[in-house]
Amino acid sequence: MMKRALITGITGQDGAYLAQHLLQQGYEVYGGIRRTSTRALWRLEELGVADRVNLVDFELLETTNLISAIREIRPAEIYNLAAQSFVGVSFKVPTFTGDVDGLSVARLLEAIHVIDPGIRFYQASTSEMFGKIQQTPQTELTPFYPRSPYAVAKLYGHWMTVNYREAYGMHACSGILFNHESPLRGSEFVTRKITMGLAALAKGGKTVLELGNTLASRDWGHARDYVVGMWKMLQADVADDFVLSTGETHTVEEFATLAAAAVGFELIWEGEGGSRKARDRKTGKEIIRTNPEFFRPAEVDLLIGNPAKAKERLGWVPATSFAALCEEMALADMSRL
Ligand code: NDP
Ligand code: GDR
Repeated sequence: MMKRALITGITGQDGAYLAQHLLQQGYEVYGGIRRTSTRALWRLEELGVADRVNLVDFELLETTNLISAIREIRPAEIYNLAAQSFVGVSFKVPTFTGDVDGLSVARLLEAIHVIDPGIRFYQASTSEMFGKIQQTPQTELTPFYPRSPYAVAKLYGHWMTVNYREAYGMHACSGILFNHESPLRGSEFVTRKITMGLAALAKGGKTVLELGNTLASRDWGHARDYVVGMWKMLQADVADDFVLSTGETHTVEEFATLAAAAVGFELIWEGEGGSRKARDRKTGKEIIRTNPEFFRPAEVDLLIGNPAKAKERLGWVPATSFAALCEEMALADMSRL
């Protein structure tokens, strides 16, 4: 019999890549989708899997809905990817983010516990939980110091996952994933905002790209590689928590410089921390400037993860280099225009 998986957040970046990966592995894939006035299936369509997944009504805030979905589908594995995932906006909707990203994890775990504690569970935890970093590089043992309502909510979900594993012996894993990007990344996140803005400028657009803290540094991988790590966690004999990262860190400016090179600009950066500017060396044209509107009330300045445990126990290694990621995203946005 085909193995069944339920992915919450299937319409998001990771949901689409994970659906593709599970289909390749021979799974029957169910995707939780919430009711909206516009159906956002473009990612599943770009990957050519939209008509191979079964979409089910799924609202994380509604306990009865979670229970009936799990009862009906009876999946062997549940991947909880659904979330209000934008850190910047979590400062504006802190309690809503706490409900969706934190309490909902407890709702789901308790539903699984009641219906069938044998269902394997993956929780999408995040490097944002390290926040104001206490150790470099960060591992599964590094103390947490969240710096946003998003990170605080995710930390609750992380500990709930650990607690259900320890209290009831459930196969519940928390994947502490560092930033992972792709051409399917939401347009509000900095990498995709940059590649969309650069593509528009390269095609003759006039709007200078405005960013926040361009000196922030992240450990950036490719979403396509990271969903394989999620799946591997649920195939392991013993449930555990794993960091998935590349082990390299790069600034927003480095990302922008490489993405710009892929569309024909050579960026020269100038100015102090709070007001940086980038021009194209050949034409002198202003390409990027900072705007205080995009700075956060509390910032995570630097993240770099150590993926050694995932490599050793799961045989997981990221395949895509930072340079290849920047280029793929920039060229994808050029060809979309
Ligand atoms: P996206 O923002 O692209 O996708 C989020 C998904 O959650 C969408 O499908 C969205 O549906 C769904 N969703 C949001 N709220 C609800 C709700 N109340 N009920 C049901 N579904 C809901 O996120 P990513 O794919 O980038 O990330 C996947 C997960 O991994 C998230 O939990 C994120 O916090 C976490 N994460 C992401 C990292 C990254 O770098 N990408 C790194 C570490 C963790 P809709 O389409 O309707 O909006
Ligand atoms: P992040 O991703 O907060 O790390 O969360 P984002 O791309 O939003 O920010 C990364 C860094 O870039 C700086 N930055 C800007 N960010 C945005 N969005 N827009 C800008 O204009 C801008 N300018 C500079 C930010 O300040 C930050 O330092 C992502 C999400 O996917 C989370 O769900 C996930 O948990 C973490 O990655 C790991």
